[in-house]
Amino acid sequence: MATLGNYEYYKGIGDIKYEGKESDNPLAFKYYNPDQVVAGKTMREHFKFSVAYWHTFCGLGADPFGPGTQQFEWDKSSDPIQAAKDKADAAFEFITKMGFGYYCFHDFDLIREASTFSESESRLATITEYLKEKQAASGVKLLWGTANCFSNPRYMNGAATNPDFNVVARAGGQIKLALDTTVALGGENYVFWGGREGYMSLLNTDMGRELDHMGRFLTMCRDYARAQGFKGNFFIEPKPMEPSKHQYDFDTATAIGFLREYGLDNDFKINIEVNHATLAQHTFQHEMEVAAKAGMLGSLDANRGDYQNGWDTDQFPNNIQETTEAMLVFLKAGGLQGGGVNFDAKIRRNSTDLEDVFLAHIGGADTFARALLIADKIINSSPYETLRKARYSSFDSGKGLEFEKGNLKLEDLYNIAQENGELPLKSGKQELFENIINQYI
Ligand code: XLS
Ligand code: NI
Ligand code: NI
Repeated sequence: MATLGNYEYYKGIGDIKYEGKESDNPLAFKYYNPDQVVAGKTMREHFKFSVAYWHTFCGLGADPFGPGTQQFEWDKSSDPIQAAKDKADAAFEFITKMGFGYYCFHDFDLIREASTFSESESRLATITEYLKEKQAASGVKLLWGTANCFSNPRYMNGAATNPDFNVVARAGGQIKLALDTTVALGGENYVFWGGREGYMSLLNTDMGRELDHMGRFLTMCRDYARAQGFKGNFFIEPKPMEPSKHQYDFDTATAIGFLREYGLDNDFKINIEVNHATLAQHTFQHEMEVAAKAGMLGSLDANRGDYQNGWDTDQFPNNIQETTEAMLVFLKAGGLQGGGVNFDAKIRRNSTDLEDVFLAHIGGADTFARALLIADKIINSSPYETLRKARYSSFDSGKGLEFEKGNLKLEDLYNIAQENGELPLKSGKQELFENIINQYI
């Protein structure tokens, strides 16, 4: 297989273009028009769509009942360097044909991990040089890098929170290399998803000590990356469970509390994944709103869960209602801080045509684009914002305003309550709000 990048892996599929919603071409965008300006920015700038290396170029579709079904033409060579270069060629061909500007990876998505740490280091250095060339030739950039500190059996009891210091040190060594790789490739951000940072049973776990270790570990990672000149954001990606039963980064509120406790809140923001939100019994928009309030709405891992089961199915986004509500939060927050919309999503095990992964990304991008257009209209041309603000108008003047300014005491509230007597009920108008959203969809 060629390493010059001339070999075509996705044969017969050309560049994906915007054709508008009247188009019947399945291999065209219906809503995602990269250069269209919405709320002062192009769609390309709003979203910074990114392809996840692990799902799209590594994941073969295995499930607990059977092996993978994907027939990837790359990743076949027994020479790990050659296989990694072939995979990079396929990846850049796909990202370029999609017209997306970004990708994301785990260290050992890029190249197979070796049997020794030093050989892994040298493999990563080799593929980094190759990726630099691919990025320069295509203009595709790295949205974020991360380290896979959850697959290798050595991390079965955790990485930064492992009870064995030598495993913690090994994770540190691995993350140093992943940070070096990210910095070398001009990565705009760096993600920590604590796959095994949590526990299965409290009986064998010293939770306080493990959390202190995680705080110290992340501080070391930040200090090292800053010393290498890394200017981007660090992101925590919350997930409540799976693979651990209890994961320390349960949800956005928990992660923010953790970051503040360990003094990391200036450098870290949150990467919110739709399916992780729903696993935490939250909506996607709830998680976004919590992050936005803290000024930490960093990045999004776009996918969706399945309402009938309780695991991370990582399906491509297609829920327009959910995404519209999310885009309302997105626009009101002024967008993302440093991040983008990374499709952390995989096609189904029985989706085995070459074009399926294109259809999946087209659908995901169109869902976000359509939701953005709707949310923008709701904010600017519907009574939605006025109605929402009106619910709080009693805080805009008089005693309500004094309360917000901190000028009242509990005794003042007592006196106001005495004067007012019983109050008339005020409707929350939820059905009206829901109808407005539907009207604009
Ligand atoms: C898994 C996570 C993972 C992170 C990166 O559930 O979503 O893919 O995004 O480690
Ligand atoms: Ni993710
Ligand atoms: Ni996930």
